[in-house]
Amino acid sequence: MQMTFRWYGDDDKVTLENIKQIPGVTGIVSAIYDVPVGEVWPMEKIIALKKKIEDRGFSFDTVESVPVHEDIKMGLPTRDKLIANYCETLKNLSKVGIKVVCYNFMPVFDWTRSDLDYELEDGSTALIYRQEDVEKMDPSKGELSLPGWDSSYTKEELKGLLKKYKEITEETLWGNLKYFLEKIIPVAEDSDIKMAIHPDDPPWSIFGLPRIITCKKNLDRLIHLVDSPSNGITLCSGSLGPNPNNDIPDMIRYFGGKGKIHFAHTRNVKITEHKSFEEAPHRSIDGSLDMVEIMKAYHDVGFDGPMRPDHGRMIWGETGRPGYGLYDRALGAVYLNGIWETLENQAK
Ligand code: DNO
Repeated sequence: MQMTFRWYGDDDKVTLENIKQIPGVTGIVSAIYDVPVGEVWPMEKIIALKKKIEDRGFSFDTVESVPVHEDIKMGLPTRDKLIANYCETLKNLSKVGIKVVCYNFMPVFDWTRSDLDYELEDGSTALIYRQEDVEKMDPSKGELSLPGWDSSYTKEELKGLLKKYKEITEETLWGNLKYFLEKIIPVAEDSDIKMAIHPDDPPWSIFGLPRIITCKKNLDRLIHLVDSPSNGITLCSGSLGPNPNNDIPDMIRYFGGKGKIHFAHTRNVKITEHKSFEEAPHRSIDGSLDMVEIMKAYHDVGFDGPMRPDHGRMIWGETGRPGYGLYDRALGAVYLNGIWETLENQAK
């Protein structure tokens, strides 16, 4: 396992120098953020990003993420050109030695929460999700915006997009994902890149939109859509975890045992009621997931890919990008590394 940390580039308040001081973090996970979704990432930008990261003494093997254009997810005629662009980006990334590319296939909205700074008992603030609050939200009004979402749509565009999705069932989405993978996976394979789909967060339908990357059965369907070592997953414990039917250690053993986990996002969640949760500190005792069992499962399957701590709370007065401050994620990295060290020692 290689412990990595997500960095949002020069606009990130958390600097590479900050990250360098977290014990045991050796790799950076990043992306090009100023190229519109659907366009090819230019070589110069990729080379510059890699240089910046490597000059600070980190490795840069994993991109999170190359976003998938909505026209591809909706299966519109424009998709072929957009998929061709996606393939060009993959080829460009492979030229600088990128090995893993994370992406998602969530319609319109990436990860979703009802509150970004909910105050916990200890005075820290966390991202939380309450189904009843989300049900009251109407994204088509355009008043809603979360940090993971593509904010480039106008209110009207967003409305149009949500309308078009009304005709898209889960099965149509599966068909569109298969079409996409059939085109990109051979290119990824030739480029020595492993594609790692990120699960839907939360792992159920929101705002009436179809969501399919939600559970073991569906992840199993995904890996069989195109049979290739390059077709795999990002196992995000915090995204799959809010559904108590998702047995995360079992999923790690199952998919990790098949060499299908190319990237690990490891964080805890505290389920507060049905379909509602808080983003807890990383420790097992603070949430609903058994983090030691999770790390043990990775260790048992010999996981040697990149892992990163995931969303952290805001602590010690820190302000910044929700979920992506420095301090709590750093605590997460050190905690996970501590468990890993114990497992390594026990195995000696
Ligand atoms: C949330 C992240 C996701 C992830 C994308 C991948 O914090 O894990 O936004 O980067 O879903 O495409």
